[in-house]
Amino acid sequence: MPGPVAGNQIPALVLPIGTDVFYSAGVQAQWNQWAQLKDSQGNIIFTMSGSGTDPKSIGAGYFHTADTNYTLQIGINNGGSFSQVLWGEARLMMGGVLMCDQYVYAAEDGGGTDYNDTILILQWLKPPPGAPELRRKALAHPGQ
Ligand SMILES: [Ca+2]
Repeated sequence: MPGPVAGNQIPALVLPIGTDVFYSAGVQAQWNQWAQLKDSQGNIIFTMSGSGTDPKSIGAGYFHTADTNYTLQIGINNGGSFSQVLWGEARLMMGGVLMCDQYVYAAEDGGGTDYNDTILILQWLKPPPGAPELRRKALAHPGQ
């Protein structure tokens, strides 16, 4: 399980191009949690924020990848400061074929050490025929 790293130093996510990626995030935190994903051109794909000491969803949706490198930031107060972030990957295989892939991020905003302030998940299914092969660079970050 790589990390923790600061929420503005999460290694670039490498996603297969031409794929629908589903995302969702939840919080259990008093301070206002914030997460933002951008593509390599700096276009904002999504921004989510919210707080709640009871578990609370702060958003879900999907986007179609037109890029391969994405930058995720997780923090509090609209990016005023950044959380510590753990992440990992779940890969579902069948007959040697990647059928489903998922990145999960758990963030600690500094109010404790439990890493339960924000949980964010990105997941996608087997890329369509002809899509470039999924690259593994995202989780091959030195220091993991
Ligand atoms: Ca905490």
